[in-house]
Amino acid sequence: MTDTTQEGAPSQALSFELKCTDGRARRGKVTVTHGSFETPAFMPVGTRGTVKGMTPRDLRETGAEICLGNTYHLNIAPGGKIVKKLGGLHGMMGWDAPILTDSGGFQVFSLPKLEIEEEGVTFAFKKGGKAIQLTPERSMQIQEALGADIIMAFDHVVAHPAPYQLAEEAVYRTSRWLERCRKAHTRTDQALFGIVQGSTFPNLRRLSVELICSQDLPGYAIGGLSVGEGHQLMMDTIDQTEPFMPAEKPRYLMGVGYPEDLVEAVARGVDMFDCVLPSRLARSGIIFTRHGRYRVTKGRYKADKFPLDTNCNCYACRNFSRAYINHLINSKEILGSVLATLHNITFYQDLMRAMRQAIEEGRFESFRRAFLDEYLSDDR
Ligand code: PRF
Ligand code: ZN
Repeated sequence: MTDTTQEGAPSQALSFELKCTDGRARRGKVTVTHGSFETPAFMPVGTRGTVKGMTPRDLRETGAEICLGNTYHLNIAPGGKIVKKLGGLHGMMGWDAPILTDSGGFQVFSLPKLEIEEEGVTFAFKKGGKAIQLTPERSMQIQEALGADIIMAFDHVVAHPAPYQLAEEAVYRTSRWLERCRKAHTRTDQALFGIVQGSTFPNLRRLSVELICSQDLPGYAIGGLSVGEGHQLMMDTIDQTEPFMPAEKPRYLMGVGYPEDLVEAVARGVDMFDCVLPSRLARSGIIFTRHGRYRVTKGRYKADKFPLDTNCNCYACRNFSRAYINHLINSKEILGSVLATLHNITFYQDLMRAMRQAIEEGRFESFRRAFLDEYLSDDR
């Protein structure tokens, strides 16, 4: 363990304390307007201002210290104006801890769109008879109305595999759009993060890091991954990106991922993650445990009296059987989704806590090997 206690570049909206490192793995703490969170951190996704099925009280109980909302969806409903009137996302949701909003950049990749131009992106979906357009300026305006502690630059994400020329164009465009985001961003109580793109081309990742990280911001994200390139190529790309990012600022790997992705990315110096997986998969009955994933809706769990995970202390595991949750989800009872989500997010938060502790104690490498060994072994 190497002690590297230091404060990041001064920023009114965010400070990052890098407490220690173990190999490339980092243990830190991020402080923003609505409080702080320990890193490495996992942020559950509340796309429309709610992590589906979770009250904020439930969410806190899983160990989550920060959650995520989405500009594109919240702009459609209820809209930035109404959210602002309700006291911003914090007031509306009744979540008084840190929040991060994504810019809508990922929806450029994932949703039907009419046009991508230098000005911005026009989506196929219409609101009040008008096609929705997002530009860097509009994304900043909406994110300022939503009022999250950390807001994301509006970026151009390309699919995988991407032709080199398109990926290169997206790198330069993402950099120009970041300059426009910085100019449009006025609230000093919100921290704006830049996003590195470049698909899986090592030289484009280097170029993007240079273009993005030379713009002085309180934190930076690695975008454009987990879009179908597979685990190993994602890790190789992180290896070609992370070493060139500033050490004194938080690094956020967007939209990742499976537990094995989190462990391997933490080993490569990533501090923050978000992903819909634990909540989305929970709703179809997929349960995460130390020994891997399983489907609790299968017939073999119909009369199983054990909890979802015998190593877990969440509310669902303390009080209910696999048999009951099998019945609930198979009968489409909403409590089934609620309990499975509570468990899966708790599993992710427990994993993050275990990684933080392993880094502090200088045994991350052995933790990583033991975790992956147990998690990826095929004993279910
Ligand atoms: N950009 C933005 N949001 C994102 C991504 C990105 O590249 C990803 C990539 N997996 C998830 N969410 N703005
Ligand atoms: Zn549990």
